Order: sequence, then C-alpha cells, then structure tokens
Amino acid sequence: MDDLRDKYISAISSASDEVALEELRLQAVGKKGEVSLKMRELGKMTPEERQVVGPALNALKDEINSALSAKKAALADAALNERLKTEWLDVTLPMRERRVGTIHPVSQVSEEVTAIFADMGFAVAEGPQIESDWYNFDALNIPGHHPARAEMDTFYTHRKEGDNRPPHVLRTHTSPVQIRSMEAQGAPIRVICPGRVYRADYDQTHTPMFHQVEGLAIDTDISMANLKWVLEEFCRAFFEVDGVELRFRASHFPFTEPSAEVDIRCSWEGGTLKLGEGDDWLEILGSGMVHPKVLEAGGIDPAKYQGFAFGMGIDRIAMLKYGIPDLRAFFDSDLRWLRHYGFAALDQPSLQGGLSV
Ligand code: 2NM
Repeated sequence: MDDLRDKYISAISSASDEVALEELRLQAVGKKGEVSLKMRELGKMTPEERQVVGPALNALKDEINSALSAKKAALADAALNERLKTEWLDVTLPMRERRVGTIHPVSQVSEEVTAIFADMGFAVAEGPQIESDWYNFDALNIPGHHPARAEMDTFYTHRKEGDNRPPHVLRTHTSPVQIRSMEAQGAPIRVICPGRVYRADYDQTHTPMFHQVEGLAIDTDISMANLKWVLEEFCRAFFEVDGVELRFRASHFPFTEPSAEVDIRCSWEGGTLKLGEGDDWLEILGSGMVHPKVLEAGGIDPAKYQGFAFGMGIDRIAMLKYGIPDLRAFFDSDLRWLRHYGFAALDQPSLQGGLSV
C-alpha cells in the first residue's frame, strides 16, 4: 500500500496537464484502477484483516483523490498565470488623446446660463417646440388681431381642408413653457426655460431657428428691484466682469407691464467689444413685470402674486462673450468652425471653477 501511495502521489505531483491527471485517476481510483482492485480483494480476507486493510484502503483512496484535485487546481492556477502574463493591461497609463468632438458654443452657453441661475435658486423647465396658439400667443396676452402675431413671423403647421381649428405653431419664444410651469406648479415659482425657438426671418443677424432662455420669478413680494439685482448678478457672472453696468430702458411687450429693455455698458475700441467700460450701450435682453392677464392664464391669482420675467437670445450672448462674428455659422456644422469655437467635452461650466475655463 505504501508503494501504491508513493507511486501515485509522485506521479500526480509531476503530471503536466489535465489529460495526464485524468489518466492517473483512472489508473488509481477508477472502476478498474489499482486501488479499486485491491478493495475487491477485501472479500477474500479474514474479518480481522479486513478491519485493518479496509480503512487503510479508503484512506489511500481519499488521499489520492485530494492529491488529484489539489493538482488540478494548481494546474488551473498556473494556466491562468500564464495567460495573465500575455493578456495584461496597465490601467494607470494615461489615455491616448482622441478627438471626440467639441461642445457647441450654444450648448456651452446654455450650461453656463443654467449654472448661474441654478445658483440663484432657479429650476430648469422644458416644453414642446410645436405649440398650440393658445400657449404661444393668447396666454401671453397676444390676442388674434395683435400685431405681435404678425411681427413674430410665425411658422404655422398645416390643417386638413375644412378643419377650422387654429393651427399649431412652432413656438416663437420659450414663454409657453413658463405658462405650462405656472399651471403645473403654481406660485411661488422660480424657473428658467432654455430652448429652441422659430421665426420666419433670415439675414445676417437672424436665423429661422435660434435659442432663447427666459426666466420667471413669482411670489407675494417681487418687484422690479429683484429683477434688476438678478439680471446684474447674472451679467457679472456670465460676462465675467465685476464692473458690469446695466441700463433699463422703458419698452413694451404684451406679456409684461411695465416692460424694460436692458443694455450693458461697452466700448468698441479698435473694432473689439469690451464689456463693463466705455460710452456705448449694447442691448442684451428684454424684461418686465408679468402682466396680470398672463398670471391669470397660468392659473395664478394676480391679486395675491406678482412676478418678473425676462428673455434673451442664447446665440446672441454667445457671440458677445466668445467674439463670434457671424450668427449663421452657428448652424453650418462646419467642423473647422466647431474646432475653433467649440469647447472641451469634459469641462463643465461651474461658478467656482470660473465658467469658461
Ligand atoms: C421677454 C421679455 C419680457 C417673458 C414673459 C414671460 C411670461 F411667460 F412669464 F410671461 N416669459 N418671458 C418675457 C418678458 C420675455 O423676452 C424678450
């Protein structure tokens, strides 16, 4: 039995692969293996002999079986180590620089604007680009005969012959989203609504689709003073000049009363625009106190609440901030232009990091 043990234990320990191991298993403990044959001889033994040899054979069988599985595991480990030697990756290596496209200035500026207003407690709301004329016009105090409907160069959708319902429109501003926000959450409310808007107009300074962001703040004690502070804070953060100076000029919009257009102080020395200094003024946005009829259309009681609203063109403020001369290039998808004016994909604008670094 000791000979058998020595023979198999040493053969198992020097087996080179799983096939050799399996052969040894059959030879030793398989049905017709040497240990099994020895077990069959137990029948011819005296009971006294059997009491000694039986357990010894069982122990030998167990010993060989565990040597087999230990060797099997060792072989598998060795095979894995061999594979790992050739299939390794150094995950700490710096990545290979690869151009994955750039962030479009419109997206960058939308993110910047959103970050600034989020810091002042404004939520972001979005809504459909195809609107009913009620949300786009009536709710905003622009009735059917109002000249603003014509002024806004609206794109209308088609209705079937004989269908006399008013057609839907491509929204001409993002104000309908603000009406929807008022309806959905009531007062108090603080939202900004960035998004695409559409007007049938195309020249050096107008494209039929452009981007707007509108803001709305409603509560029981909101005044033009709050509007002024919010817009000054915004301009200081967005244009990254501490000495911003704004000028509020009386104006007229159907959805606000009173209304004001807002200019920013600037200079045009040597053909380059500088904000916050000089003797010129540049119009950057429209604003005012939300008209009571508009509050009512949004389901808010104008006897209890009032609010301010404002709107500006994202494309336009992007041009001003980043010195982009031609609006139409925004929508040409010219890769060279995008590489020049685009932003790194992983740099998110944040107030603490400086918006445009
Ligand atoms: C502007 C100018 C002034 C405006 C009004 C509203 C609403 F829906 F709350 F009444 N949203 N945005 C507004 C006011 C927009 O854009 C030049």
